Amino acid sequence: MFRYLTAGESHGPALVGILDGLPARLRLDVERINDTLARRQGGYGRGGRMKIERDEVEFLAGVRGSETLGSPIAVMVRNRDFENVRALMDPIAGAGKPLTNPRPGHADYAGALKYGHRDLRNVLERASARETAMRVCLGAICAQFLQALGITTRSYVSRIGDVVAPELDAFRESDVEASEVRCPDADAAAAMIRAIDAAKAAGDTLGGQFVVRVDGMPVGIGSNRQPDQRLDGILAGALMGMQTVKAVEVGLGADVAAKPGSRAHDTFGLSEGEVVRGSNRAGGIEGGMSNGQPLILRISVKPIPTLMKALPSVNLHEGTDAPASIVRSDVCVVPAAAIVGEAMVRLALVAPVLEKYGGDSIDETLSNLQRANAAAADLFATQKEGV
Ligand code: EPS
Repeated sequence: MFRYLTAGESHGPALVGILDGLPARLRLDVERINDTLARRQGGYGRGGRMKIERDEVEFLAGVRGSETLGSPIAVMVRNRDFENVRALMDPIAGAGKPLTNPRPGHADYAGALKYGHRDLRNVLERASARETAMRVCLGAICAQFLQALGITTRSYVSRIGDVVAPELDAFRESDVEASEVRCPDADAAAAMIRAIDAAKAAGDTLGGQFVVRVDGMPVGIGSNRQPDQRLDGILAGALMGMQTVKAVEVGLGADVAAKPGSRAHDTFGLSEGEVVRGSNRAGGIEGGMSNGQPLILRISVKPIPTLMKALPSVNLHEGTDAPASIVRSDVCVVPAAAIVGEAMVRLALVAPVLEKYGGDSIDETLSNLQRANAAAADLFATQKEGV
């Protein structure tokens, strides 16, 4: 029904993407897509590449006069760095000295053996997190669809290395945007920056954690019908599909294992005739379905595998011990990963949202949503009257 694909090497001519299945007649704001691309490029701890790139969406298909046509949407983001490395990366004539020493933690080794590449560059070019620029581009298009339905997604960085920000039930978008590490708590943000500086000085890298929060979720997205329809599984799968992600938690997450039932669940109550919840420990998902509370997802990412103080490795061509290959890289990508995480959540939400509300045009989708909301309100009213 809805699907997407990306293609592109980190230093190839461009990244391209296809979104198939978005409803027709959705008006797109191109500036907002480019703003989101720029947000991914920022973040304290990025390396030199981001001074070269200025990511911008170019539409190739599926959009006319700023409105979706209902046909597949094809987009492109050019890699400016391609011009600097054309001899190495040209799709027809590209060649160069092979990379031979795999980086521990990177796709280099498993990919070389899997695909039979003697040059590790043939693996790392696709494994590189550069590809996330296209995910963010496609996710930013989906954001405009979801926003038309009242669903908004935000994120903040909750941890870098040892530095943990206080738990935040609410946070202001402007505080996140004002922070170079996308952490709205000023003291934690300052400590995070110091930690990144220390890692850089030591030739090391840092991972961390970010939180993605979705507001405006209607009840009943996802399903308890089959394992692959559960919303938590769909979201975790999408987020685990990001480079560097090692764990995804929903609501209390791993901490729930230590809690008794009395402190693990979200009580029901009534307020002015409406059903209300005592907390949101479930992170907005019960039985694999959204329950109307905000979705709260906590994502842990590993430190990136390219260390300037290279880890022990081997030269696969010579059969000798040798330090891992060093290529230009970042020290910490957690702030950028948070933007990618928002994109993955948006991309993952579209299919189950369309499954519930369907519609070939945005108007049809919106009227289906309104009908479903009215039916849910009626059901509750009927029950209150004891009919
Ligand atoms: C990356 C290495 C660096 C990062 C890159 C991901 O690229 P380069 O080797 O060209 O300096 O900058 O991230 C991006 C290009 C990006 O757009 O986020 C890696 O090895 O994964």
